[in-house]
Amino acid sequence: MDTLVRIALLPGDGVGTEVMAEILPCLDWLESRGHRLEIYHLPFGAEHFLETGETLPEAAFEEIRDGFDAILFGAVGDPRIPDGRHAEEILLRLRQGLELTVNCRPCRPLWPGSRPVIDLEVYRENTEGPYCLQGSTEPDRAVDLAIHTEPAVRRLLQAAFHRAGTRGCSLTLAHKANVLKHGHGLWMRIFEELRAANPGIVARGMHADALLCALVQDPTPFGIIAADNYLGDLISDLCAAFVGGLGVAPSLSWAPHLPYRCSVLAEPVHGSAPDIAGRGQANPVGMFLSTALLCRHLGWESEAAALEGAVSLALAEGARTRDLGGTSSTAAMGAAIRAHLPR
Ligand code: GGG
Repeated sequence: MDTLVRIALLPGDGVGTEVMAEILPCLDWLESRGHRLEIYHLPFGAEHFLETGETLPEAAFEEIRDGFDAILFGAVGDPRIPDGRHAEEILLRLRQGLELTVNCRPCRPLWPGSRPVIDLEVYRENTEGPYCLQGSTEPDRAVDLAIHTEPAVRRLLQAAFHRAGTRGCSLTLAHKANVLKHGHGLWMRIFEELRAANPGIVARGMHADALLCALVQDPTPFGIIAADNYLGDLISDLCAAFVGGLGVAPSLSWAPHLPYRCSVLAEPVHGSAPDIAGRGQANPVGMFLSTALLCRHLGWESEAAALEGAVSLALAEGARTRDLGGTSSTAAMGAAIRAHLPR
């Protein structure tokens, strides 16, 4: 019998709640396959903030940190909270507070015949850089600090080298060390050290602007792309466009050094998409594929492969939400995918 896995569900805002609804039956399916889950629904998001003034209370954060194993997250962002305060205090707090340094965003074709045939994964540092939320706005200037620390950069790059070694693919570090001499200088120093320690891995640094140009021209040679928080955010969204867009892009964030019980968070790359929220138009594929990544992380390989296979089969049959040029609703797309899960 499996060990019990306690999962906190945070659907968040907008389409986050709609795509989360589609994955709930899959949690029952996982249990039907012998995995022991305890699922808790947590209300934190824009609605809860507007009603109560609470974003993610410290006690709730500590309970997640010490009492859960994993988080399934939807999306945050709401036009009624234009400064995005609740999003920072929920999602960035979880990523930073749980030290979820490594964010992996895989990009692969999802249905037969789709082009280009890429097999790349963006390894994005997930807690630092300009997303450390330190800065100031003054009358005539604005400052966003970008902090890069040796432990986080080393953890991200070690995970990226390890993954490139396991997959037998190349590793490219995106940087702007020619301009960002301090922060990206640190990245280059640790990268060169790990490159020397891993002579079997083809690894090179590329200026991020040249890398973006090369990706648009031909993404197929790239295996693993490692980047800081900011560049990784941009590069992974570009790469998602090669395989169907943000609606199908999954991500998994984890803390390889296991500082706390809760050390992994799965979430689709997309945000809350207020423009289509509440209309049943969101694509749940990113959520399904993120759940597959979580299953693989937990050692449930056959369920991970079954979820990914079910997505491919549904797409191959022609199920498509509007972002993919089809007419399926979120619920119909979810049902089409679940219909291909083995009993
Ligand atoms: N699942 C990723 C996520 O929620 N990211 C936050 C974000 O991008 N928020 C801005 C938005 O929803 O437009």
